[in-house]
Amino acid sequence: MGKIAEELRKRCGKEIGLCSNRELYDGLLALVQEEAGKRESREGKKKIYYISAEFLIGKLLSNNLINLGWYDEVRETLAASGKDICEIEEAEPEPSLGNGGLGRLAACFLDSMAGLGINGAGIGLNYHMGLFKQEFENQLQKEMPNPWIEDKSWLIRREVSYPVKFGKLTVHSRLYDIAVTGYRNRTDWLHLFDVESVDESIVKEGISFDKEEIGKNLTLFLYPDDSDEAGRKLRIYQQYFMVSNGAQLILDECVKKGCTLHDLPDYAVIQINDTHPSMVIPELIRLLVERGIDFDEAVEIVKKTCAYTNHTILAEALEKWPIAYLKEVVPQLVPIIEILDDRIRRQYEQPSVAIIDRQDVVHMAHMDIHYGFSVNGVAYLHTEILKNTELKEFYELYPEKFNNKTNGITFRRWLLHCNHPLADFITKKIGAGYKKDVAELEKLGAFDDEASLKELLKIKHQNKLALKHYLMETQGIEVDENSIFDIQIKRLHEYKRQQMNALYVIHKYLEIKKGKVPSTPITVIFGAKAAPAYVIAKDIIHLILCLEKLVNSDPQVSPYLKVVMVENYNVTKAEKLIPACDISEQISLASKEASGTGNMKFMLNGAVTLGTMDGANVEIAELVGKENIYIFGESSETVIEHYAAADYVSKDYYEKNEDIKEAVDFIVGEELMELGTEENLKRLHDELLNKDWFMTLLDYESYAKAREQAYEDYENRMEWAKKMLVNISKAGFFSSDRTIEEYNRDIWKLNRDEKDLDAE
Ligand code: 26Q
Repeated sequence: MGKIAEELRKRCGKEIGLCSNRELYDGLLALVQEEAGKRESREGKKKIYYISAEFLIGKLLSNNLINLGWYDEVRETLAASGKDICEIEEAEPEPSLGNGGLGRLAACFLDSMAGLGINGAGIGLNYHMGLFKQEFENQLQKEMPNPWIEDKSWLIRREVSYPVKFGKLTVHSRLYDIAVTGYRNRTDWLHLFDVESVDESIVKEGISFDKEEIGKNLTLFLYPDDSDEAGRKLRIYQQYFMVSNGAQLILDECVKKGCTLHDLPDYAVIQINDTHPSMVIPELIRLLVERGIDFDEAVEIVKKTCAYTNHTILAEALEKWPIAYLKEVVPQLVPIIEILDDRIRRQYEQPSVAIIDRQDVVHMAHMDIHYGFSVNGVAYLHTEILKNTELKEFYELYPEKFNNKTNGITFRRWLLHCNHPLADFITKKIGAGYKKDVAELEKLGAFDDEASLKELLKIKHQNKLALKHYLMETQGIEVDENSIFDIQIKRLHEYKRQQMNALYVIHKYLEIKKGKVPSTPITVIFGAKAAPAYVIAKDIIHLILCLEKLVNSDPQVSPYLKVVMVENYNVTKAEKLIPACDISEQISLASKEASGTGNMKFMLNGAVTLGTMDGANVEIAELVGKENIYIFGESSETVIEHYAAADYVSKDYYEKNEDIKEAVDFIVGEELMELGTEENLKRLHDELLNKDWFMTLLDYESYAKAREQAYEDYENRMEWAKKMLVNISKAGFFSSDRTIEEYNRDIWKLNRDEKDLDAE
């Protein structure tokens, strides 16, 4: 018996074959934690602190086993005793400590930092309830609490606590750590702050809770908003709690290493993940002054320590807080923010670059740009739009601060873990070197012989079969593994245009009804959560669920078309959906999706993108070439012009195109009205016809055409497999290892600990 097996048996106190999956999970968790602790990073002088309100880490067991190099041994050991590692994984609750892309990016970045031997840590909050659990009832989304912390969890309680002052109230924090195992390398830490007074019993119906006592609710919930929902005071409480703890921890760590505070930038660099942690700037200044540094010098120190990443150009998502709120929640920061603003006003005459505007509202991003040393966007196009449009005035003031860091994903989770058959295929063809050096993936492109392509198709088929079984088990929906799997999974937002996909589904349904059936059946899969207060987003979910009911129960249509709305879409479900996908829907209105990272995960797993020239799709298109991607829709320039001229009228498109008219009106036709709720369907119909802020109808025609083309091309399976192969082989660029190396090269400038435990 191997060493790990022996240890596991000892932990569980009995033979593996006699243990329940739960006992095995608990045993493995303890073993992994012990090993991860032994591999703690050796501290270098300078350290990168990635502060983020969200770390969407997902389940950790398999991920850690892979990174420790234990996965195969554990799987075989378990199998030898009749146990299936996949079933043991089921015992693990998913920590959904993020809303979507931004939170998942933070998790990928930590994985890459640890894997690359970069001395870093994550700083965030230990929400007791992750993003709400989504349930469907009467074709509507219902939100339920989503607790994830159990007696035995990945959290390690530390003897670290800091006082955090909210006006007259002082709360004392508690630090919990989660080990971030580096792939064949050292362990870094994710520091999550909490308060011990949090009271889970104040949760009432659904996700509503008593708002009275801050001590009871401070870290109770992850704020369930994606981009455009108004934040409230609790969010400021949370943000300040996060940054004050983070700043105190950073200063303590640096001082311990010999930092005099005057030389803080030699010891620490703080990456601010969107504006949610922006209060770290005035808080650090405050703490430095408290520790004896002169105010002017404190400002200069902070300017050399903080760097800001922007993740959105949706104006409504840029955080702005009324100064009155800040006066109430964090009065100690207000005089500092006022001085920072005053200095900017003296220096620059344009009122538009001020931090506090004429309505007494604080623009967090402006503070980051003036008082940080780096500003980066998350994809080439996004950064260009920031420089030339959205943050143009700031770019003119500080061209040297602006830089691009195209997002990436960790291949450990998004290939090695979620798609074993494909990972094995790649290893068989080009060796295992690509696991450490993703540039090697390119070599796969040479394997376009018939036998290799057939193998690739077989793997996809196998993954589709696995998803079929999963959907049957979890939702009781039967799909055809021989159909085209066309998938759109991401947060529900009008700019992402799930409604455009739904209009096409209606069009297909009507075509089939009229007797025009597709050569290969089609399965359209959606997965999306809507912010609880985002009315139209919820109406779109309602439409999709009504369509699911209508289409799947129509015997004339369902052999050719199926609709599946996956309930409670999360990281775990993404891991099952992505490997099975043929067509990846990335159909945001050009200029609106900063980057997207799902697009990269699909590409890596051999799906072909159907998308607009938006976010990182632009870079995907560049890499794979136009033969291997389906691009449609107006360009970002045209879209930006439409907004500037305010000349888009959705009704014009509705009236000009019969297909559009038919599909849009179907939303309020008798078939759907019978299945759904009039209020929701009418509101959505009205929205599309009279507003359509994200220009669905503008792009519909070219979308439908591109989608038809993709379906037609799918008929030639060998040609399709070639497209899959090109997509996989060109995906190396989107490894978060590449992204993190760029952050380090251009922004953080840390020396890497080149240790490779493989070599030991
Ligand atoms: C803001 C104010 C009040 C309350 C909540 C918020 C809030 C919460 C979450 C604002 C934004 C978010 C999340 C944004 C996000 O996930 N952005 C995505 O970031 C990805 C990683 O860079 C990109 O790939 C996506 O394009 C971008 O949408």
